[in-house]
Amino acid sequence: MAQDFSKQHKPVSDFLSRDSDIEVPAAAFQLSDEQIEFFHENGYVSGIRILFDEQIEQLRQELSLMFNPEHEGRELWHEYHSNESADPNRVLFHALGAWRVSPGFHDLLWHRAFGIPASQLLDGPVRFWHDQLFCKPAEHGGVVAWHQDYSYWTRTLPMAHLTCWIGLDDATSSNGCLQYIPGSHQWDLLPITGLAGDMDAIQEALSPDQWERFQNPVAIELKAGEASFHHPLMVHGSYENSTPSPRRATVINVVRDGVTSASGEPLLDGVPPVLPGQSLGGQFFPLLHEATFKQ
Ligand SMILES: O=C(O)CCC(=O)C(=O)O
Repeated sequence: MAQDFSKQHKPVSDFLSRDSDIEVPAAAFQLSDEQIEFFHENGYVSGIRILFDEQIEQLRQELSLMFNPEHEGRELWHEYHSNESADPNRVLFHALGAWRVSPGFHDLLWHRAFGIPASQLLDGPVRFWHDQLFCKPAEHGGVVAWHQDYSYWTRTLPMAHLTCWIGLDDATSSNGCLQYIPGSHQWDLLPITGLAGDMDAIQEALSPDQWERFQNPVAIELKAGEASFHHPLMVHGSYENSTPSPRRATVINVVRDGVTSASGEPLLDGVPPVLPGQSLGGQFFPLLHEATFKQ
C-alpha cells in the first residue's frame, strides 16, 4: 500500500526549502492593491511566479510516473482519466488527488507563493478543496471546453472558492494555454455543458450578447512555474495542443475557511461524507493558510 500524503498537513519533503524560499519575507509574495483590484474587476489575475526551475523539474518527474496507470498510489486518486477527451484523435490527461500520491504536489499546497495571494483574493483563511492535473501531450492534446468551475462545485456553499492554475511548461496560444472571458465572473451560474468535448457547447446556455464576448477571449500566456488565479464563475477553457511539446499544468482549488458541505454524499470519490451544513475540514480538506495580515 502506497503512502497517503493527505495524512500529513505540513510539508513532507525539502520541496519548499531547497531554494530557501522559507527565508523570503511574506511581503515578497503579496499581491499589490492593483492586482487585487484587477482580479475583482476582471475575474482573474495572472503572471504570478510560484515555482523555481528545480521545483518545476521535480513536479515534471513526479508527473511522468503518474501517467503510468499502474503506478504506485493509483488507488488514492479521487478521479483519474488517462484520456478524458471526447475526440478520439486527441488526449487530455485529467486527474484529481495528486497531493495524496507524491511529495512535491503535496508540499506545493503549503507554498506561501500560492497561499498568500490566495488568502488576499479570498479575503480570509485558505482551506484546500482539491487539486487537478490538466495535461495535453505534444501533437494531439485535446481541448478543455468553456466552463465555470462552480458549475461543478454546487455541493459546497457558500460560493467562496478560488482556482490557481500553475504551468509546468510555458503556456502559449499555440499549445493550448488557458483562455478567459474577462468579466464573465459577474454572470449567473451556468449549467454543466461538458468538459472535454465540444469547445463551444456552452453556447446553448448563453444569450447572444454573452456569446458575442467569446469573440475576444484573453489568452493567458505564462512561463513555466507561473500561475493564474481565477474566480469560480470565470468562464474559461483551452484549445488543442498540436505543437511538438507537451502543455502540462497543475491546479489548486481552494475555499475560504468556513465553506460547508451541501450534500450527504461524499464530496469527492473515496472521501467520507461531510454532513450538510458542516464546514469542510479533516484529513482531506486541510487549512493551508491563515488569513493574511492587513494593515
Ligand atoms: O488546463 C486547462 O486547460 C484547463 C484548466 C481548467 O479548466 C481549470 O483550471 O479550471
